[in-house]
Amino acid sequence: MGILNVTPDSFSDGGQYDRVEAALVRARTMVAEGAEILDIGGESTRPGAEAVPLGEERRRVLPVIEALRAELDVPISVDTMKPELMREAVAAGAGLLNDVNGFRADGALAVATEAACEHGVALCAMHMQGEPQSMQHAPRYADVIAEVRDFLDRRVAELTQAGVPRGQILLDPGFGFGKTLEHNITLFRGLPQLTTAGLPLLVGVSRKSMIGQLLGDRPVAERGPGSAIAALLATQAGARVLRVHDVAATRDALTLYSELGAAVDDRQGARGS
Ligand code: HH2
Repeated sequence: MGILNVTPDSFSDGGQYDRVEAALVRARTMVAEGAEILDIGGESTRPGAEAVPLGEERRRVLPVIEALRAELDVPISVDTMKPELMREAVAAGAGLLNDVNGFRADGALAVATEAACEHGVALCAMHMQGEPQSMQHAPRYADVIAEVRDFLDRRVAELTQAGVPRGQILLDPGFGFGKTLEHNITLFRGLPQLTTAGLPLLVGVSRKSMIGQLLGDRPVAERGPGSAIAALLATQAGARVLRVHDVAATRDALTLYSELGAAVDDRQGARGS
């Protein structure tokens, strides 16, 4: 899943693709590099980001979805917490609703259910503790893996009770959303324990501060290689969809693993026997 933020203030690509033509150029590049889904976002959710009014988010996102739909064949995801925009994005051609708030806003569950049942749209429900403005102030968990898993289980229960087919739901532990570095590391290592619901896991760690912190305070622009390796590790832990900025590097990491990783696996197998 290639990230296309049509915002002035996203933490990594803000201001680069906030005109339709620039967004299209970036989208074409990501598809050529191997992106199989494009995720369009019009509101930054980085820690401390200002909420964006509906009208502004709509103005940023809808023309880009329409332009992409007209030109490219890949499924389009819309990264929004707002039910009104979810509905409009589906009408404009979005095939996946990606809600970092897990469809908890007033009206979001109903809109998502209708989109899933009437239009076959897929839904990604993510875990977030708190809200973007304040989520990094003092995140706290007694057991981060159990709490995230329980939260995701509850979202699945609500969605399926509302009528959403299980096969249209993806789950995301929400790296960096109300989590310290230690929480993120524990959660990453615990990814296999989050696949127990049998639903596909989406993982987004691309260029995030956890990558920078683990590599000695690496600035955002230098987090690409580390992000590609983290994405590869996420697939080994069970992730099925990788939300990334650096599509080509991620694709290379996955290709090399599938071509050369067998040697590593064989050696481990030989050791084990
Ligand atoms: N992370 C971000 C935004 N949307 N959606 C899902 N499902 N999972 C994530 O981990 C996730 C997400 C934040 O990253 P980014 O879009 O690069 O930055 P910003 O929020 O500043 O636009």
